[in-house]
Amino acid sequence: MRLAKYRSSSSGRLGVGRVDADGLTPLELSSRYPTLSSILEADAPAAVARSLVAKRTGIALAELTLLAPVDSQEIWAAGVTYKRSRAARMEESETAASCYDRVYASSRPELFLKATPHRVAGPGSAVRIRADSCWNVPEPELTLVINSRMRLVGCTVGNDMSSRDIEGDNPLYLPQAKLYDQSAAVGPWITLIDVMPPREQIGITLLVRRDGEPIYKGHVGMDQMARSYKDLTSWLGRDNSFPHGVLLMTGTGIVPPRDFTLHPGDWIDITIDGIGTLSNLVVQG
Ligand code: DO4
Ligand code: MG
Repeated sequence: MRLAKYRSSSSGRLGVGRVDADGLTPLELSSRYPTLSSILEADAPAAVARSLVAKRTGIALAELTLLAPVDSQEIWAAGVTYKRSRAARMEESETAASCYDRVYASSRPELFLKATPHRVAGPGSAVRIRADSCWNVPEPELTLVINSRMRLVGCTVGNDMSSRDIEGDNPLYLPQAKLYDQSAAVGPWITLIDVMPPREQIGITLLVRRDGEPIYKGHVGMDQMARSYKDLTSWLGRDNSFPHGVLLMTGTGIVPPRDFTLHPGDWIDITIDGIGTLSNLVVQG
């Protein structure tokens, strides 16, 4: 089952719905289940969502605006979980090369706070390049949706926008390279974990379009990721609580060549098997 947050184009009303081939079927939220994240807290989110399905036909996705499928959750991210990412960071920063090499192989992963809800873009809206940065890339990442009991309940598509010049200048600048207004995008919905394909069968594709033309395309299989979902989730939950649940981006295995940078006006499409495509416009300043 796929669960989305949306705004109705006719009434402006916000809601939660189930997405399938017929479009989006609104859920009748209740005092017990008033939000998407409250459904994700249930022991059986799919059964709860089924019990809330309104007796209405699906609304075509073109007739509504999908929103980022987050309520109050923080967004965290893992880094250097693929060899391609390790190589890119080592090239980018000679002084920090050994840090990236060691973190790829060590038992403790790199984990960082990526965004709070107001910094997250939803499907079709804009992600940002910092005004003080000149080398920027999207990072297409499978994103785990975890409830407050650290149970993995679903997956969504994530974009960990990154300023490579700032990150490469000094590793202590990483929070500024990674976390700023509109620095992350997630969506278009959450696929509940019981219907996600096995990790080894999931492919991630990144397409960047400029003036309507494809200018970069990359693909990676999640079988290339060095860590398991369980490993990342259990490290994130060590002495760290998430009363509203948390989203965890699992790292990028696609890094465009060094001469590539995003421009304002570009469109980024990230497609992940079992979920769908997240598209965002790039803005700067
Ligand atoms: O340490 C740099 C961040 C790495 C990252 O975001 C990734 O590998 O996806
Ligand atoms: Mg990343």
